[in-house]
Amino acid sequence: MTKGNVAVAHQWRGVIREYADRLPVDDATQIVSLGEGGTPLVRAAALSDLVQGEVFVKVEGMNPTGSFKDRGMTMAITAAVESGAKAVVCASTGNTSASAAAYATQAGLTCAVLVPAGKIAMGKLSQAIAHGAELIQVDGNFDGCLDVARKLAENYPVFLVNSVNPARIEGQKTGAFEVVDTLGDAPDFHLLPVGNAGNITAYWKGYREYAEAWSNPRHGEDAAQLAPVATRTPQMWGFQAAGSAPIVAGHPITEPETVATAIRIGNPASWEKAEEAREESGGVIDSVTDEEILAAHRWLSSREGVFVEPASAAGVAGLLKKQAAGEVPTGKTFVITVTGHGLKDPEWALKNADGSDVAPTKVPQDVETVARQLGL
Ligand code: AN7
Repeated sequence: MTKGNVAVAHQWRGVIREYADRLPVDDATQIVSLGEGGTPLVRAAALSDLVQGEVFVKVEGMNPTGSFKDRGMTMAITAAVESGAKAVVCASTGNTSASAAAYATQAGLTCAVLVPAGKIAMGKLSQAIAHGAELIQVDGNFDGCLDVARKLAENYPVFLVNSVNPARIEGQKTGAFEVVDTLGDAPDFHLLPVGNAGNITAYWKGYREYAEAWSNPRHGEDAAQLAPVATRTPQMWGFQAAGSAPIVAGHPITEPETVATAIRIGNPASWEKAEEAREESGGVIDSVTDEEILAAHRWLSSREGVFVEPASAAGVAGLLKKQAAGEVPTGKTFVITVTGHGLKDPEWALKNADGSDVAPTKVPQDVETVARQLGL
C-alpha cells in the first residue's frame, strides 16, 4: 500500500473483514473483532532438515488472546450480537474461555465460562478473570462442562459459543485460507492437535472450499461463483494425547488424562466431522504420549524459536513420531498448526526432561565471575 509516494504497512483487519466474501456475514453485520488472524507461517528449519522436506508452523499463539480460538470467537460473538443475545456461555479447557471473555467484553455481553476445577493453566484462568467473565469451576472434566453449557443454552437465555456453534467453525476455517494464500497452494500434509475436534473440522472445511469453485449461500443464489484458489487439498493428520485419545480408541474416555490440559477431552463434540476429515483427505488420527508432547514442546522452543503451550506441540510430536516410524515421505510440504502461546502455561519450560526443576545459576555481582560462568 502507498500513501502519496510513501509505502505504508497494511494493517490486518481481522478474519471477518479479510475474508468477508467467504463467511456468513453481510454489509449490515456489526463485526466484533480484536484483529485476530494474519498469524505468521514460520519455516521450521530443523524439522525441515529432519524430514527432508519443507515444514512450516502456523503460529496461532500470535492471536489477540494467544490462541487459534480467536478466529472462531470473532464470528461467534458477532453472531451472538446479531441474534440479540445479552449473555454468552462456553465450556472450556482454558483457551476458549479466555477468548470468549475478551470478545464478549468488547461486545458488552455478559460471559459465563465453565471450566474443570484445577485443570486450567494459570495464564488462561487469569485472562478469563481479567476480562470480567463469570468463572464457574465445575467439579468434573471438560466433557461434563460442555454438557452443562449445552443444557444451559437450551433452557436459559444464553448463547453457546463452543465449537458446536457453526459460526466458530466458519471463523476457524480462515486458518486454512491463510496457509494457502501464503504458500500459493495447499501443503501436502496438514498436522494439528485434536481435542474437541473443532479445529481439524474447520481446517478441512477451509481447504475444501479453497479447492472448489465456491459461492457463499449467505450472499444469495445469484452470487458469482468464486474460482478455486488451491489446486489440491492436504492429507489431514490429527494427534490426540495418548491419555485422552477417544477417536484413536474408538470409544469415549471417561477419565481423560494428559499434561496437555487444553486437549484433556474424552468425548469430542466434532468426533464424526474429524473422522470425515480423516477419511476424505486420506489422512490419519493418531496419538502421542505426554513424553512425546513435551519433547516436541522443547524442540519448538530450543530449535525453531517458537514457544507454545504443551497441547500445541502435539502436531509436531506427531510428525516426529511418524518420521521415526519411517512413515514420512521426503520432498513434501507440511504445515503444522501450533495452536496456543507458551506463556499460557509456562511452567513446562522450567522443568528438565527428567521432570526436575531447572535451577538458574546464581552469582555475586561481579563481571569476572559472570564471564567465567559463561566460559568467556
Ligand atoms: C492450545 O479451550 O477445547 O480440537 O475449551 O486450547 O478444536 O478442540 C481447547 C482446545 C488444541 C484442540 N490446542 O482444538 C478449549 C479447548 C489448544 C487448545 C486444542 C485446544 P480442538
